[in-house]
Amino acid sequence: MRVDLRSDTVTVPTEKMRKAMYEAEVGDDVFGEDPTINRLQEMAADICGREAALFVPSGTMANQICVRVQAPRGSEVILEEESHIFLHEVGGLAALAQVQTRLVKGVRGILQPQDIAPLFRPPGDIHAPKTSLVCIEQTSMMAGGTIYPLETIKEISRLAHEKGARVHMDGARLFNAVVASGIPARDFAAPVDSLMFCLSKGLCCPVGSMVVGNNDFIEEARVARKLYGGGMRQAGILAACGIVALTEMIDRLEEDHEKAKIIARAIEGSHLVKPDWNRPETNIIIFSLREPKAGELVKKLADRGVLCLDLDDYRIRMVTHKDVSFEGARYASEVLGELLQ
Ligand code: TLP
Repeated sequence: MRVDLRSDTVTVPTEKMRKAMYEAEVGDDVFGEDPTINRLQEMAADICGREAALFVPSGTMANQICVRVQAPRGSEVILEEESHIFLHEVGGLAALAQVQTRLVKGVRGILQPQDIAPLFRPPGDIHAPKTSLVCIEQTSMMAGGTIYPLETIKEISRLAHEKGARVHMDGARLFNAVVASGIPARDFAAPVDSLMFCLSKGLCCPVGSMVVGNNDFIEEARVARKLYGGGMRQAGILAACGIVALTEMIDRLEEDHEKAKIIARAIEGSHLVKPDWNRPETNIIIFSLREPKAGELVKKLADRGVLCLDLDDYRIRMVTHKDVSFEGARYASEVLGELLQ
């Protein structure tokens, strides 16, 4: 048996997606003439209760566009210290947007309003950069897919707006949070200035993310997308998958969360694991070993057909998704349980 838990990015498109790709009506999207992309953008805006949306090739590009448009060069951006935007986007904040970062440790990956409140730079200080943006991550990947409570998002946005800053939500796995919490995407999207979500993770599309916000912001984002080389042509072929994803792949994420809980049972109570790991709320499991042997454990699991990632010497990450069956999840749980004895 082979169970690939390295990421939900490994999911392959469904039959329906492939059929939709084949049949997609297309046009040149740089001219705004791809009807399938236009439809997907309308759907994304609508589901998030916002004015407009933009189809972009990747989550990384989506985040970098949102930072670029909202954080002027030389300004300061507040982020969680293990956020994807800071940790895994190849230094794009420095290289592309040319902003500086103010890193904060969250609680279970979640920024706490009282921790960031003192960090907004006071206006009028000639020594200080302007605090332009706060970035939050829904769900918080490196904390194990934890969910930002809606009240926390509202409070962070209230604070930021009061200080003249904006808020961007990296919602790569927004719909995992939606399904697990029962809170509609539009509620999570309402308090923030920009957000993005990925089609290419649990929603199983081969490519694509959506940037969402108000009309003026999306107009600027379209220019930044072109600057970053993300202006695509007959990409309705890809957007067609996104339409299938938003229509019928959201509710099934619940299954992925159940599979994560099955696998997590194997970790509970193991003397080899540090006890303070975050129990899975969505589709990501991250736990730390007491000894720096994560690489060794990943290899032993791979020898038994269970693929996952070591994040460092101690931490292991497993991600469930459509292409892991319940049988596969039970098998992974069994093997992991044996190796953690
Ligand atoms: N995450 C990938 C890797 O890059 C680590 C993964 O396997 O989890 N925001 C968040 C929270 C993400 O987890 C990711 C991808 C992105 C943004 C970027 O999306 P892509 O891979 O489409 O550039």
